[in-house]
Amino acid sequence: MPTLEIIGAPQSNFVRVTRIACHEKGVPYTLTPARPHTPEVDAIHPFGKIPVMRHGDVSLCESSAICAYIDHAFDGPPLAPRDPVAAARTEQWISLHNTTIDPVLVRKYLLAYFFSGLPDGAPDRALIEATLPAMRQHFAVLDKTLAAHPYLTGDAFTLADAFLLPTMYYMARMPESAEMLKASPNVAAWYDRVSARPSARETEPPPIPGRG
Ligand SMILES: N[C@@H](CCC(=O)N[C@@H](CS)C(=O)NCC(=O)O)C(=O)O
Repeated sequence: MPTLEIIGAPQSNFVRVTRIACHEKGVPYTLTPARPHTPEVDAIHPFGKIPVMRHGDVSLCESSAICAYIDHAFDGPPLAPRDPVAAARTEQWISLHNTTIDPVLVRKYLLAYFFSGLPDGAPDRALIEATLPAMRQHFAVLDKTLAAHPYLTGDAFTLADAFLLPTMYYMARMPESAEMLKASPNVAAWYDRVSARPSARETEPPPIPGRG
């Protein structure tokens, strides 16, 4: 069987999710670093986003589809529960992360620090400040959810946690979000728990280029 290839920049939270899935499942893979909108990415993703994946004749884009493939095409521990309700709860949290949490915490807040588009590359303070109220709401929702059980959907680590982990990695490193994390004891305990997993340690991203 050919080796699974993940294509994308290791700093990307969505690329990291697919690598975490491989580590958790015990699937060997190679990582081919590539930025969005480069030929190797455009060949698979119709909108040029990372990650994309190749495995023999199979090529896929979109992190949740790639993770589902990794979970179902290989032997190893399930990354999402097979019980229909628990499986749907996992999907629900992946969707909440991808459609609501990531757009605020990563696309707005984090990128306002690193890719502000301002002439001197300075953080976009106006956008950062404007994003803080929504971020506080997100931390409150997560803290309430994680007060009830140690992982997002219950007592076990699932793909839902794998999606949130790389996002929270960056939140732990930026000033306002680190304060919010510290003030959210259940999220902080969850973050310590998931960060200690070998899959998290083995996929820790390098610094964002030029932002050391
Ligand atoms: N829905 C996609 C989102 C992937 C995504 O937004 N990747 C970012 C890097 S973290 C990207 O490629 N951005 C370039 C762009 O949006 O044009 C997935 O889950 O894979």
